[in-house]
Amino acid sequence: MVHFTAEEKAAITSTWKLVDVEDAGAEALGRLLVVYPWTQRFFDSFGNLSSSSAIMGNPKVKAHGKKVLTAFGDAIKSVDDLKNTFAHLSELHCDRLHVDPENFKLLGNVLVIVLAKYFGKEFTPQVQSAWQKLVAGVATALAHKYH
Ligand code: HNI
Repeated sequence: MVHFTAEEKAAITSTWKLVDVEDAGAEALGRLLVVYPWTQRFFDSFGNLSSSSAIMGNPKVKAHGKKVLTAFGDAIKSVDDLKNTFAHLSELHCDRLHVDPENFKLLGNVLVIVLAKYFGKEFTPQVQSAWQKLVAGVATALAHKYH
């Protein structure tokens, strides 16, 4: 299990305050769909995903990105117990959605890139490594129920 030091926890909570969850969530999911187009297959009910501008302007992508990043925010409140926090979502993504867990890592990496924009000068190497650890921890927790 991943362990977070007090410094890493502080780096995460202090920078999370700088994030607009709606905008950052929309941008992270939109970028995932643009940069890794095979991830689009999970969202065939979302309408027009035919170009990067269609994806970035798609209201369903935006709404879903917000939902995903809001859930991700729960990770910040419970960094010491990611496995239980994401147990239900892991089951959902495995049993019902059949999302390949490799995609959780891709989204985590895209998210760190998007967050860097929000953090500006606060995006120090320490902050970056704390966030890398968190997104990796969430990806592992989400993959936990896969069998
Ligand atoms: Ni994900 C639904 C959280 C990564 C595909 N996802 C959800 C919901 C949450 C959520 C919350 C809504 C659940 C509900 O309706 O009860 N997803 C997360 C989190 C991550 C993540 C926290 C990673 C950080 N999901 C991904 C990835 C993909 C993905 C990487 C695919 C590439 N998720 C889905 C799909 C749905 C979904 C598909 C259902 C969408 C719908 O409404 O039809």
